[in-house]
Parts: sequence; C-alpha cells; structure tokens
Amino acid sequence: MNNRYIEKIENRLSELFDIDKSSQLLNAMEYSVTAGGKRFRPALCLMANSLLSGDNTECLDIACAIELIHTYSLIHDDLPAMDNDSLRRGKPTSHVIFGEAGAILAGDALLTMAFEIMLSNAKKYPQNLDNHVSAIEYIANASGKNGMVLGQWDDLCNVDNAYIKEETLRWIYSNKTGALITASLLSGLQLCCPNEEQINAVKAFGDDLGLIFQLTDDILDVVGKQENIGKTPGKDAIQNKTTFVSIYGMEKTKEYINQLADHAVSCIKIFDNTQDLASSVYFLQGRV
Ligand code: GRG
Repeated sequence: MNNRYIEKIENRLSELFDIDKSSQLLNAMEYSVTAGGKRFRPALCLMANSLLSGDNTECLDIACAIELIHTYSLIHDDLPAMDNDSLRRGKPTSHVIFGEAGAILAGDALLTMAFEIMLSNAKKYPQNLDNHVSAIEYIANASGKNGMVLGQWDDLCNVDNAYIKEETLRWIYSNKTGALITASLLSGLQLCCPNEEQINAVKAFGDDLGLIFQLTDDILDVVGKQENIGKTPGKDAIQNKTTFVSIYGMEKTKEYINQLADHAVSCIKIFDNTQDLASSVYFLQGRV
C-alpha cells in the first residue's frame, strides 16, 4: 500500500479528533479509530480519485468518513451480541474498555460523524455538489440495508450453518465486505466526473477486490497469527461457519484469489496510471 495515501489519512484523522474530549464518548470513538487499522478502504478512495485527478484534497474527508464507518462496523461486530471478540487491531475491543453501552454509542456516533464530515466537505465545493451528493449516496447505499448491515444480518444467520451454498456465501460476502470496498473506490472516482466506461471499470475492479479481501480474510482466520492479524484467529471454525476455505480448501481458494487478481487488474486497463490500485491487489495477495 502506498504510504503517501496512508500519511494523508492519518494526518486528517488526527485533525478530526483534535477536539474537546471532555466527554468520554469522544475518547471511546477516538480509541477505536486510532487503534491501528490498515486504512485500506480510505486509501482505495484516494487511489481511485487519483486515477483522474492529481490532487486528493477534495476527497480526503470522504476517505476519512469511510474509515469511521468501517471502524463503527468493527466495534459493533465485536460486541457480545455479534461476534463477541475481545481483541481488535491488536487491542482490547471497545466494549471491553468502555462497556457494551459505551461501544454501541461510540459506533453510532462514528457512523453519524462520517455523514457530518462528508456533508460539511460537500458544502466547500458548490461547483461540484452533484458529484459529492452521488459519492455520499454510494457510501450510504453500501453501508446500510442494501450493503454492509444487510450482509452482517445474513452472515449472522450463517453461524452454526456449515452447509450453506456457494451462491449464498457470495451474496453475504458481496454485501458484508465488498459493498463498502467498491463504494470507497466509486466515491473517490465520482468527484472527478467519470464517464460510464470509467465507472463500470472501477466497479468491476471493486467487485473482484472485495471478494479477494474476504477470501484472504477467510484464509487468515485459519492460518493467521493473533499478533499479525490483530484479532482472534480460528473464529469461523469455532462458530461452525461456511467459508470458501471450508468448501474448497486452502489451495483452491488461493488459486481463485490469483485468478480474481489478474481479472481485477485487467478491468482497469483503460486508465493510464493504475500502479496504486494494482498494488492494493498485490498487497492482499501478499497477506496469504
Ligand atoms: C456490525 C453493521 C456491522 C457490520 C459488520 C465489518 C463487518 C461487518 C464485520 C467484520 C467481520 C469481518 C472479519 C469481516 C471481514 C472483512 C473485514 C471487514 C475485515 C476487517 O477489515 P480490515 O482487515 O481491518 O481492513 P483494519 O483493522 O485493518 O481496518
């Protein structure tokens, strides 16, 4: 992953939390945001923006808002009512530190803050307002009942179900994980007023990348070490979940990742400067 993007994201996230934290709520929000995520989704947003624009200034708050949404989803996913985990990003999970109610509220407030930031940012660019609205729409659609929350819902129905069909699994993955990854890319691109061909190319790339992301996550759940993945490994087996690895085995899953990776990179050939996006694919491949 390109450090140039990560640095911009980290600096802006620090600025966004450089506010009065007399309320413990703000501390709880900041705790999870600064706990050390890879910043994969916001980096994708800036990389897609860079396909058609040299300067990410207009896009940076959208990228950071995506990271806040992603962080809220991790806080809620770790709750006892969901995945019930006590480790995330190598640190105790939010509810371990702030209690269950505290973690729920920190997640709620991060989700809302994301939209506050994107709307305030949009107002700074009245000449490009329509594209900002479309970018926010991509993110809203991918985060809620048409995307991540729906995927999480269906995924919870997959607990203790070792025999779900591949088709159902793909549906869960594309909503739970893929939707926000694709929306991260499309929102960044959208600010540059892309044509239909460019949108379709980035969407196809995002759909492959989202699946690669989830498949590598499935593999890491089996072979990853807690100190490297920052969370408890082996959860899928404990919860008796169907995954690609449980259906096809490790080697076939890796082969499929490589096929998807080749296809993803070929989808964006219509752009001149695809090194950064291609490197995001290689980064995921290199994790397993
Ligand atoms: C609770 C609404 C709600 C949604 C939860 C994110 C999610 C949906 C579930 C997390 C479970 C999981 C392991 C999903 C697979 C993909 C994923 C989101 C992994 C974590 O993302 P990374 O690896 O984490 O980008 P960092 O910490 O680096 O940001």
